[in-house]
Amino acid sequence: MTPTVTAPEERAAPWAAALWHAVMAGDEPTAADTARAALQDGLDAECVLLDVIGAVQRRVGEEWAVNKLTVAQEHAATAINERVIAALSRPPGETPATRRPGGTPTTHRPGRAPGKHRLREAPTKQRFGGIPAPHGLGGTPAPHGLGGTPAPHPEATPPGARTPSDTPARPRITVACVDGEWHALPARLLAEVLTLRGWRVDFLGAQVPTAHLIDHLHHTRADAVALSGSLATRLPTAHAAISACRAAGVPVLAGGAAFGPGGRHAELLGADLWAADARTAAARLTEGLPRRPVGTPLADEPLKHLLDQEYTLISRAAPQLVRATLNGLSSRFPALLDYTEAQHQHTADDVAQIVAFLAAALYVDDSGLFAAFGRWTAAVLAARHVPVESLLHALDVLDAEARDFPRAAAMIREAHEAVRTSPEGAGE
Ligand code: B12
Repeated sequence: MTPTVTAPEERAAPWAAALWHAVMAGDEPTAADTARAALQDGLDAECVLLDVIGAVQRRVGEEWAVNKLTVAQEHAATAINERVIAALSRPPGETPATRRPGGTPTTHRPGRAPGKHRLREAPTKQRFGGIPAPHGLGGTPAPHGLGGTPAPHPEATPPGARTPSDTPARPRITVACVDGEWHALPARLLAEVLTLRGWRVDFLGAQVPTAHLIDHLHHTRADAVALSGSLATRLPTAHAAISACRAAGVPVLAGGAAFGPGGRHAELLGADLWAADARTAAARLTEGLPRRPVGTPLADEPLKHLLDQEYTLISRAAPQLVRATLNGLSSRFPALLDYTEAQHQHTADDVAQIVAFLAAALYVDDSGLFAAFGRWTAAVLAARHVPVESLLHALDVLDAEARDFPRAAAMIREAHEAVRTSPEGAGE
């Protein structure tokens, strides 16, 4: 009989459901215990990170979008999951409650399983692929035992264990979010996975100013940088960061939802590599990275469309465009006049987002980006009982305002059509 092979996502699903309940109940200890129990049950550490915690985060986004979760619940869920990841990285049984200043952990929480495994102590049956080649110059043997189990994190090193100073050099990577990008958790998951795969990781978190990122790369002599972006509005900033990293001679791996389906914007903006998720990212890094001498000029400028100045002018005029759209909207959509102060603020925020996404679409010359944003906004508005008609009016006003910008006007019309024919816009 052939043994049944179960996909990691399938094995993870019940754990993700359990974590979801704990997170929704705001029960952080149970959330952490659930993740530890999943490890004890034999789920590998990457699976817990990506298919349990990551899956819960994605569900948070889906339920927020359909208005089943408030912003506060979404924040609370993310905060719990961040702490669950941190708890998994600590030595077994050590919790903030048991950690004494300057001392070793004492007892476990009564009635709670101490948890055999933590992320940085993957179960021995877990086998990761080869260690990444630092510069893509062929395979370096795995520096640590346990079939790819990483070296303990410096803070988590138990007495007597090998310390970073007596371990062979590991390739070093900086994981950072593009400036202005608040979505740090996807990058954190990537950082944890790369640590598990044997990389020495510097995780810089959310919105890292490019100048400081470059400074850090020089300081740490990083072998590579992983740049994360979740919102397409950060693409122009991502481009500046990618260019600066490459100019500093550090190869760039780009990822996150901002880079579009199939990572189509990553290549355009000069990233050396792109990956859809953390597992693929680790695998791509293992295949190797290009190495160029510092100051190697970038390839042909692929952003010739920027010569029409539409991106520059629209993004510079964004505040005026937002005001003009709001004014025009109040005459086309009289319901706006009865809005409360808070509703007005939401509308102003939404219009500002529309203009920001239009600018991003112009930057990468992708009308599909703006159309997809239009459909997403229609769904979010409809779930909150805001008539999608208001979005169509806003796009009409914006279209009139953008009459001197043919590329922008064409994108606005395409988005209008995408919204009008979307399930939420049908019949408008
Ligand atoms: C939590 C959250 C937040 C938190 C972030 C806190 C934090 N510490 O991360 C806060 C509250 C700050 C936030 C703010 C906003 N958010 Co938000 N947020 C989310 C949410 C629910 C979860 C994010 C997450 O953790 N995802 C889990 C991981 C697993 O996601 P992932 O992308 O699949 O990650 C994998 C890959 O992308 C890849 N990857 C990621 N980075 C990298 C990097 C490299 C180099 C590589 C190779 C791979 C890689 O590997 C990861 C692991 O496999 C998402 C929903 C979602 N689906 O992600 C919305 C979501 C991303 N947010 C959204 C929005 C709109 C916003 C706001 C604009 C809301 C607002 N009006 O203010 C702001 C923008 C803030 C900003 N300027 O960045 C939208 C974006 C929609 C769109 N059209 O683009 C989403 C999709 C919600 C939704 N359902 O609509 N948000």
